[in-house]
Amino acid sequence: MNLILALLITWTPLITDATENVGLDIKEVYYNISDENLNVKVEFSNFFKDEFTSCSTWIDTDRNRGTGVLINDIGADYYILVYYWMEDETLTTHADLYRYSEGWNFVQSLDVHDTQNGFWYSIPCDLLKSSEIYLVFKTWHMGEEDFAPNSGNVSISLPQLEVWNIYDSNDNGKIEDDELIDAIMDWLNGKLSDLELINVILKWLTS
Ligand SMILES: [Ca+2]
Ligand SMILES: [Ca+2]
Ligand SMILES: [Ca+2]
Repeated sequence: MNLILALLITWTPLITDATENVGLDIKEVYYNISDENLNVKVEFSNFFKDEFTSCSTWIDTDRNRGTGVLINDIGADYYILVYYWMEDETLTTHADLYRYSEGWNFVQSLDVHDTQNGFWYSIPCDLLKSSEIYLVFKTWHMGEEDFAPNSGNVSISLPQLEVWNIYDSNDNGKIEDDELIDAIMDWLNGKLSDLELINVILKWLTS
């Protein structure tokens, strides 16, 4: 099933990284957006799995290097850690999403699949609450690292979100009274148009 799914996905190249003499060497990164998910595939030139290896994706969702954690030239507000863990004598692949807010906080685990040369994972776009994200990838193996890109970042445009998503600060898919008040304050301060405020109010009425 997962193999068929992977074959059906049309991958768009995102990064071609240099061959570097490091523990786990990133070669190519691809992405795809389908069914409201962002799918990301990472290929290595020397792929192997062990419990001392991980690959992280650092994501700047507000495109502001002053928020989150500085890596290359971005301020990462989220990161996704892909790692391998021994369960019942089998090495299994995991992907966990973290969000930065006075430290890194676990959000949820993501679907992740092994491929011949690496892995790919899926993240629901609406979790990121952004129309464009900046990304940096980094591997770690026994103290050796590979960055991709080696400097700077790459960007991906995400499908446009309905405005209310931005005010759903507790991520429960609803707009509560305090979240509506935040939207009204932004509207009073000219940060939100009448139509955008109506979008939030309509969601509040049905929440
Ligand atoms: Ca590399
Ligand atoms: Ca940021
Ligand atoms: Ca590199």
